[in-house]
Amino acid sequence: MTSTATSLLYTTMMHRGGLSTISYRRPTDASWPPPPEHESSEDARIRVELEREARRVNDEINRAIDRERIERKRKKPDVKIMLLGQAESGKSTTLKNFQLNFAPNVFRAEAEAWRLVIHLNLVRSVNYIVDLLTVPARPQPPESGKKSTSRPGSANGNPPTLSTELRRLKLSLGPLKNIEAVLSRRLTAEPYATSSAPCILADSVNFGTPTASVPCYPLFSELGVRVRSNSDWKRNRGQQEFDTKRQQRELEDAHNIIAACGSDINALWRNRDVQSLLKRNGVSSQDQSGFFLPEALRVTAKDYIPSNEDVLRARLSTIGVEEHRLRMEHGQETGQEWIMYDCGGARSQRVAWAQFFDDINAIIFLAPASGFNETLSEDPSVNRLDDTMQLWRSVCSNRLLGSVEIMLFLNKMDVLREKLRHGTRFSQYVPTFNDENGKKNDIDSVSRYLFTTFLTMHKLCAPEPSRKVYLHRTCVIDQRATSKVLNHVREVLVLGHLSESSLI
Ligand SMILES: Nc1nc2c(ncn2[C@@H]2O[C@H](COP(=O)(O)OP(=O)(O)OP(=O)(O)O)[C@@H](O)[C@H]2O)c(=O)[nH]1
Ligand SMILES: [Mg+2]
Repeated sequence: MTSTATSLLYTTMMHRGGLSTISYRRPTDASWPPPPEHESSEDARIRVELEREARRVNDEINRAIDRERIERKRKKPDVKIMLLGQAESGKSTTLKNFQLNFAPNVFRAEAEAWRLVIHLNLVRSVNYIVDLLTVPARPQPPESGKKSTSRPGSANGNPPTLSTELRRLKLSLGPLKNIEAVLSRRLTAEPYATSSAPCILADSVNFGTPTASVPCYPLFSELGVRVRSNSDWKRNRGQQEFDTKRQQRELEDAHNIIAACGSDINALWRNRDVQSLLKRNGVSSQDQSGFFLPEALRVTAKDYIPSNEDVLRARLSTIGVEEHRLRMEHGQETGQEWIMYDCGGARSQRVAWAQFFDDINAIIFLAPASGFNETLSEDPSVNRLDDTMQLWRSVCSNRLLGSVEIMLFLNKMDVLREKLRHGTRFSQYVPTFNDENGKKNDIDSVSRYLFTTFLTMHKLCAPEPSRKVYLHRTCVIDQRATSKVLNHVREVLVLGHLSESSLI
């Protein structure tokens, strides 16, 4: 292309969002631009040649722009979903379900990597119990009308007196302290601080208006593995050739020691004194994250490969915002890429969320229904349900999120069911819920109440109150039930996406 032709054609050139948009004056027909008066036949020949060249360049540019647009469209992820909710609400577990459902091959390929996390979950539980057997308890705050007691072991603040068997187990499981550090370092590649003996003083908590002081269900959050979770650690597992020989040996030794400790871990968990000690600390297996003690023999076996359910139950808290690309492996959307943002939900992590808000199609908000009588690990003065409601309010009222699809997962329904079944009164913590003297202290009434509360808040503070909110009761460690929910999510998002791109 000649420089004359170039200057003739281009008037402006701008770049918008990385895509070049070029405007120019078209030499469309013989009348424009009009040929100069008294043009010699030689000048006319040059002009026509220049115009022909300009048209050729113009067509070439148009074709390049079209190619780029098609390419960008092909590469562009079809759906971007953000998972929001407080820490331990089930965001990462929901992400695992997405992988399991829509990219099962990738999920299975990563299952082995989760063995390390599961072993770390298990070892931390063991070390927690060993600590309970060792450290004198801090006194528990007095409940209303009750005498103050000590936890965990003895009422006098001294270490509990141990049976011979427990002394033996404590000794034989001692090396697991070091194993915890090895596994944790292996996952995070960060300096590691060992867990200290937990003693959470759960004061009475309220949701909404303050009520009379009630005993709070104690948290056992120290069992959670507080390590950085990012896609790298999974890749690392499959790339052990990059480890030094020493690191590989260290990890092999750790697995051998865990395998050798299997039957003692099982004996510790089944020990009657330990069971009552845990009970006194409000620890029950069904509501604890990453709790693998009851399966100690199975998960410590040398040839253990985590099942899907194990992976869903493994606990690894998220730090920051992780981007996961999910390539659909089956169905109509095969080959399409979905982007999922999995966020750390602890209070200190939430500032990072907003920068992703203007570029997403949907939010899945995880609200753990079981949190009504629990407090935040990061701030034991805050009730978990109260915190979830505040968070929901700020998500609903955010203008940047005004046009995104919102799905609300009322999660941990299994834990809620168990709590209610064991007689915990929801109304004791949520005074605005009328349980008609305990007659309505059931899962249907409570979840209906919660849905109504969430929807009312959305109506009150959403920029577009008529926006539809999709509601689901979930237990995201239940793979089959969650699969149905996710298929519904997929339908909504794919149809929503199609209508947005005006294909339907
Ligand atoms: N019983 C039960 N456990 C669940 C459920 N959903 C999640 N969990 C468990 O709760 C723990 C925490 O879940 P995560 O998905 O890691 O929570 P998160 O929201 O990603 O937490 P952060 O990363 O800290 O923000 C995991 O061990 C899960 O297996 C549920 O519906 N029922
Ligand atoms: Mg997470």
